[in-house]
Amino acid sequence: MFSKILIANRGEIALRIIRACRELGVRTVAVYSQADRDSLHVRLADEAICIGQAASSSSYLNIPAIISAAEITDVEAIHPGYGFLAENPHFAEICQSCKITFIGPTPENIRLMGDKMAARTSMHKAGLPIIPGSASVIRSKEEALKTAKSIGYPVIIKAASGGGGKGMRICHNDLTLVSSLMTAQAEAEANFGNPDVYIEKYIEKPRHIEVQIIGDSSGHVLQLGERDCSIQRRHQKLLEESPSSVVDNKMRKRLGEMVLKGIKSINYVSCGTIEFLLDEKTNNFYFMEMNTRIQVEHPVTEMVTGIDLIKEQLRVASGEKLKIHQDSIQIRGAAIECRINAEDPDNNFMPSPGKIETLVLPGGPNVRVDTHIYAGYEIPPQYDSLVAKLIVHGNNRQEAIRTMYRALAEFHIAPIKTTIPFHLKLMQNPLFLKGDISTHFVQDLLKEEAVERKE
Ligand code: MV4
Repeated sequence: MFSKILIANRGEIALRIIRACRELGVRTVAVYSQADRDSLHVRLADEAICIGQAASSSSYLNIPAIISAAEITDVEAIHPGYGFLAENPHFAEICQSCKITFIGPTPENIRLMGDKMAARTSMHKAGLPIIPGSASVIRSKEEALKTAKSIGYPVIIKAASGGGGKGMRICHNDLTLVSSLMTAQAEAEANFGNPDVYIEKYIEKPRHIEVQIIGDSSGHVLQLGERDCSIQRRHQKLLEESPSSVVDNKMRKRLGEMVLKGIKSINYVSCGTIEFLLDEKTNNFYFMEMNTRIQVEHPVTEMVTGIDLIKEQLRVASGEKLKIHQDSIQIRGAAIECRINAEDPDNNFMPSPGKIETLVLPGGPNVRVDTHIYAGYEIPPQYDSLVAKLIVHGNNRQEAIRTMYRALAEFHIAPIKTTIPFHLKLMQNPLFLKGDISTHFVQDLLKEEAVERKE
């Protein structure tokens, strides 16, 4: 195991990594921006170094400053957390060349999965089902029309370097396809510096199901079941749960076998997530993307499997073999995570930064709170609005929902606005209670509420 690592991140995930390190006897170096002087990760780490001004581009994305901090403090490894530099193949390469272990997959794996078209092709070769669509990048309107003709409308145009929903266009006929192709290419070039796009059959109201995996450098791989992340708004997840109410044991086994084949085929090391779309009309699963990082929602999987994913990630990065066997992994009960964001759900989820005057955290059995906030803390406006993750466990989904409702009701953050009231409503929503959800659930719900307000 490492004796000392640097954490190139902030907020709750920096704390999460520090906690895992403490339990493993690994010393930690925090880096922070000028806006994060009073942050808990700075106080909880063994050492802390200021790496730049408030803007992410000057601090948490500032590769020279982070590498300098790592050299000065003589760390053996860097944990990137999620966001910022976590999926930057160039950063992983620089770490390598400086003889610092990047706690994550290889630059090659990050680069492969960052190219959504290449990811689609490689996972298809490994035997995973992919959404019907173009076999390669679309270069002309003739190619686009031919693809649409063979798969049928509606279709969706996606950027090869995209992801997270940016630069997608849904088309219902030849006319809109031709006009959308040009704008999609221009948008892809402007946003990602790569004009390449590809086409897929558009799946209406799918469910977003993702499978957690981890691999070590000896080729051992594990799958830790799925998470249902269909409750999201504008591609920002708001709630995640495991297991999914639409995945049975047989389907879980099939999904698991598929993802293991997929990640073995690319010699994947570290934690990762394979995202699928589930078409509930046909009950077909399709590979969508792979995320080559630890994700925000990893605690949901930790709660149902009892496995500490950050500790395992540190172990495999230091060259240790996984000691867990696939047969011993069981999905126990149900877990739910609600993302508590400093946003006003009654005002279009507008960011609500500012000083926290009152803070009362929930507790009691089966409740976990991952957060970096405290009474008196000022939420800086420069970063994402996640202020806490409330995670609960129950013997089944219904019990988990009851516990979540109880914990949300105990949770008080003032005077800033948060997503707590939204989640309280969600815990009482008949469709959510039935598990009758899709990626359009939140949008539909907010539309209904807006209509009710007008009446
Ligand atoms: C799709 C789709 C329907 N059909 N692809 C959105 C994020 C990006 N990674 C892929 N996304 C989608 N791709 C086909 N062929 C619907 C979505 C989608 C979505 C996916 C997962 C979670 C939320 C979503 C919300 C809207 C659209």
